[in-house]
Amino acid sequence: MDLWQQFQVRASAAAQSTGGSSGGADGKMVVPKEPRPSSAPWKVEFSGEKPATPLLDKVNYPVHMKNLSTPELEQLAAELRAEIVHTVSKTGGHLSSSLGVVELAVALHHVFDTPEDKIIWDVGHQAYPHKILTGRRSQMHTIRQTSGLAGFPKRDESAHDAFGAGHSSTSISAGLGMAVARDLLDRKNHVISVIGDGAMTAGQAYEAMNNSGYLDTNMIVVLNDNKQVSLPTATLDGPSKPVGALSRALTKLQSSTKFRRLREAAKTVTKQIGGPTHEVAAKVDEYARGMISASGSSLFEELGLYYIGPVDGHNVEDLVAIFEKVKSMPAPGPVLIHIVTEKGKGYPPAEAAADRMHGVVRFDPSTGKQFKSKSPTLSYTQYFAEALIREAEADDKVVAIHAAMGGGTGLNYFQKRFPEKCFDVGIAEQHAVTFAAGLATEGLKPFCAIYSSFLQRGYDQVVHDVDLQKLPVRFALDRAGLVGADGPTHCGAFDVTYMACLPNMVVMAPADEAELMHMVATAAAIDDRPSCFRFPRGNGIGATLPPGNKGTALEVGKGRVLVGGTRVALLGYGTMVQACLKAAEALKEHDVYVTVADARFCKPLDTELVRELAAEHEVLITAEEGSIGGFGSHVAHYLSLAGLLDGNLKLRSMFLPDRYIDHGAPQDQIEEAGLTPRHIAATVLSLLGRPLEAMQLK
Ligand SMILES: Cc1ncc(C[n+]2csc(CCOP(=O)(O)OP(=O)(O)O)c2C)c(N)n1
Repeated sequence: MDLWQQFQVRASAAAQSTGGSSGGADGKMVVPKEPRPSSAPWKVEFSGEKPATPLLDKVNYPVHMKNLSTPELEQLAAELRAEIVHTVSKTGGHLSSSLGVVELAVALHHVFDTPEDKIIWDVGHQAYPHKILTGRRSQMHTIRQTSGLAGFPKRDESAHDAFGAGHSSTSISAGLGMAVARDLLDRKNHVISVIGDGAMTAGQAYEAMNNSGYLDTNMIVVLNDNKQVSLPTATLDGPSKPVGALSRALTKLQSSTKFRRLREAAKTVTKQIGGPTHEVAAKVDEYARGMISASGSSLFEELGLYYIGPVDGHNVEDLVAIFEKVKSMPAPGPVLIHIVTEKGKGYPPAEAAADRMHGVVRFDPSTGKQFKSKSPTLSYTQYFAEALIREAEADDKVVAIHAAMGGGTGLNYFQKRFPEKCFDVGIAEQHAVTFAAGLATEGLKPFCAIYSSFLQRGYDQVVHDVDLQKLPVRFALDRAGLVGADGPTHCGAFDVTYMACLPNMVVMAPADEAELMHMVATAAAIDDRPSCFRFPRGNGIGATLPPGNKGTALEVGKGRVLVGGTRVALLGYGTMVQACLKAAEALKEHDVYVTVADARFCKPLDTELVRELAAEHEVLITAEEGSIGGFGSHVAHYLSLAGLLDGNLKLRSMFLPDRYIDHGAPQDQIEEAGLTPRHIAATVLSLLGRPLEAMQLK
């Protein structure tokens, strides 16, 4: 009995319905013997017990899977899939993208030899199978947690992680760099970039392919096409149609009858030739570019890549055959292997879910039901979306743009209400910004909703296309500050710094969700220059919302005093105002009564307020959840230029430390950053000459 036949796994009714499995009384199932299907029919369901993984238990590193037969590799893939569902059900994390590339990861690690060969996973949210196969299985239960494994590939974490990621569409550029370095250094390794059809919508991917075609460097690009360009939460009604001409071209390619006919013809020809050598060649020929008429393939060919595909990305045998063939070619130049996969493959709840269970919290593996915590308030994202809908109801010039992040930015709500006025541009932040600039030139009121960290990618467009031309584009910067489990790639640390140095930009941050609604209204009203507002990941504090959830425009450049006190003033920016208020409460127990002010604007800065706070207090502390060079710097510059630091004022700025903070629990991160209310109160006490009390604060 070979391993394939021995393999037992708790299989679901879905697996039974495929007709290949026989059920056992104990709920275990013996997987079919003959005929073995061409792609594994695994639909694994869990009772929550650890799945049986006899083969995976023997594979700690890729070297242990080199001699496995095709059925064994298929079994390994099935066990890997079961293992991922089991682990992620306990940790939460990115689920369905990893399930979609299980066979791919197995085939790649069977054929190629990391870490000498380089596999670069684009975005990196699909790298769980890769992590498990490269020595990290025993730590998977710590993924995305404080001091645990990162959710994305990370060079520090493993030699098998050739390139760090988190933001999309970098893999071909990085891979090309590695391939060119290999040639210059006279090395012999292979380089494989794995990129999704979503990540392939970004300009950088084309810049890289164009360059790779020109340099004619040997490298492999695996295009993982699962027809999910935007996150599946793009609309409230489930996945949106893939945006862009590229996905149309890929679909056309897959359904081309001419292509299919040619493929059939090729099979006949190669069968006639016969012989074992021709079997492998046939696999490749079957998919080779010569058989594909003008459609998606020609795009890649025009850029100078040798196109192979579309290949069933869940068929280990085909994947292995193709990788081996390409590996053995002495000088193939850049090769693009187009594979077709299904996001969430093999886990029925993910396959059935509207969002494909892209990113999940802990869940019940038998049903896929997530244990979402209940909160009395909504997320800041939802308050933003709600306020924007109200603005658009009042002003038909309001339009909204996002870059493949309908769910993440809350614009799926806006899209439902105003389908004609919501634009998902794909993962194309640069284009999103200049597109918004174009809309603004014609008198529309564009709101560009992009995460703080993702807007980094569109920065020249913010400067050159928006700010320099003083165009009234409104930037809604979600995920500002620390973001918890996603870690430093997604941390919105830099936006205040990079936005507030621009001459024309109005830069604001709300202290709570009601303020956020007012800032949406303020941005809508500012029509002669660009503006932005930042808000954090997480839920509102329960502030009283404006009537009808419609904000009122604030006076630009004016802050407010929330609590009056003596000797010490805390000037908070954004949601750090809440930490300042909590610190003020705690300080009362020490008979210290501080002033708390909410700056609201970093630019234009409320210099009158800053001057007053400086004049009337011995100590002035600014607090923000942003990097060095942000709000605190603007206050310090103003005070020094105005000569207000020439006297006795003690000024201190509290901001994120000048280093990247690893993924982890939000509370751990803010502790590490030194930005809790306790840290603020301790800073106050030590500046007042009471260091012992400062140290004893709890
Ligand atoms: C620059 C950038 N913008 C947005 C995102 C958010 N994001 C993460 S995964 C994803 C979709 C990626 O699609 P694809 O590459 O096809 O992979 P799939 O999720 O379908 O497996 C998006 C938009 C990101 N990681 N980086």
